Amino acid sequence: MSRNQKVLVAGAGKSGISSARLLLNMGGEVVLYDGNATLYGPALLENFGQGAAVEVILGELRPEALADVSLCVISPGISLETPFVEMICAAGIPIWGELQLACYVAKGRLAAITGTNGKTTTTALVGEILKAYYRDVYVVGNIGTPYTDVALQTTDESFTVAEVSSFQLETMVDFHPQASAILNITPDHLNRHHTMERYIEVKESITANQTEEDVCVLNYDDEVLRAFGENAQLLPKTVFFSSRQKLAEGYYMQGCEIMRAADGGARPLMDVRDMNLLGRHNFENVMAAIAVAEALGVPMATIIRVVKEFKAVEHRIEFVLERLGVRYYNDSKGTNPDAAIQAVKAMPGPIILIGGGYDKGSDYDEWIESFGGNVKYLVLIGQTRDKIAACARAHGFTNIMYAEDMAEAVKVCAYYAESGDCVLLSPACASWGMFKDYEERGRIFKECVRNL
Ligand code: UMA
Repeated sequence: MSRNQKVLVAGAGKSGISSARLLLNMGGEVVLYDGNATLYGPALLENFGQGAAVEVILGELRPEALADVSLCVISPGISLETPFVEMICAAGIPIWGELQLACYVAKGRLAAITGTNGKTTTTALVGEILKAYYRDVYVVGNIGTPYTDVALQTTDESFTVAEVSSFQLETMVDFHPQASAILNITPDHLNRHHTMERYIEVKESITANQTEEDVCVLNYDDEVLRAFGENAQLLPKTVFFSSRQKLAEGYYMQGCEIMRAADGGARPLMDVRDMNLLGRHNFENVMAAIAVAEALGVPMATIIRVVKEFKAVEHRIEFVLERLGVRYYNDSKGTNPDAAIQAVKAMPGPIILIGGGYDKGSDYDEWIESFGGNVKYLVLIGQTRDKIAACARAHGFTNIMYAEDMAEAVKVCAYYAESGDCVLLSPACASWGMFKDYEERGRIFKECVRNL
């Protein structure tokens, strides 16, 4: 990339603003485009220094705007099927994702974690482990801090842990993590990727540029990932983990112990009752995090010490408070049925469940089936209320109530909950439509709970 290069940055959210800043720091010029015509251009410009080489275009992008543009950096939330993207491709302009732009300038070693669920917890945990051993560690990506925010600060000695979504993987070119992990693949974002085959292909592409020197950590219990790891054509060294079966090599659970199997033997690493995270899915996240951290050279004693101290990340089966014997949990990050099933399974008592939100085209059958007599009432909010209610009734679950907003949903839950119950926000849907993002939804839930 040369100085004065003109780059179209598509999307003026977190990713776009951060990409534009990095491009300006690299001496480039930016055309910042957002399809939302109601955004306020001068406010967007305040993100950059006075007189910064940024032109803002809102609403429609016309072909004239592409004159002299040599690269487009696209935000993850923008589908590659959006009409203006076709225009960019037709003009022969290459398209990079924000992570790809960061990789272009970033230095040091990189761990990348993807999967339908658990990637935020695993990324945060790997970040904490690395920070306990190395001096210069960055935790970036889908977790909330764009990689482009820190890319210029990285050095040959630094370590970066990136949470990578399927949206971000679609626009990678030479993304090359030394350690990658795919935690699980269950249906999600099918409105964007259309088929499960395509979604799997995108997730697996995290290994596309890895070599024999690198490591890929995979879930042995996920049939697709097991087959992927056993395929002789996969270049990086595969490290499997399993919460359901004994492995000859890798990490597995024996009762409550996490075991490390290697060279024909196996040794216990830790008892899962000594850590703060709840549920089998979290034991899997922990095994994946241990494997990634070990691949990056952290001694096992340091790894285990940090795992034992680590607390749940915000919005992921996060304990809020206990009131009148009722425990309240915020799982706003439960944005798809599989994540929501894990939260239901992790609850220590009968559940009053808040669900519903933006429709990503998911099926709710397995989620409803997972209630298994443990969910007493289902309080529904958002666009998917009717779809979920119909699905629940079809499965014989009829204790359903509607609420107009989060405050009402929390009040209804508090009214019906008895001592010993858990009130759980785990919506199985995205937050869009009612909230800016899942973080806002979780924060509002916690506020409503504290105000009871
Ligand atoms: N926009 C358009 N045209 C479109 C769609 C969106 O112009 O067709 C514009 C919107 O008007 C908005 C901007 O794009 O102004 C938003 O861009 P974005 O949706 O990419 O959001 P960012 O604020 O840049 O946040 C992104 C990730 N968002 C998505 O992938 C949807 C954040 O992940 C991530 O934390 C952040 O970059 C920093 O890397 C959030 C997420 O929901 C948490 N991720 C999904 C998930 O976890 O399921 C994948």
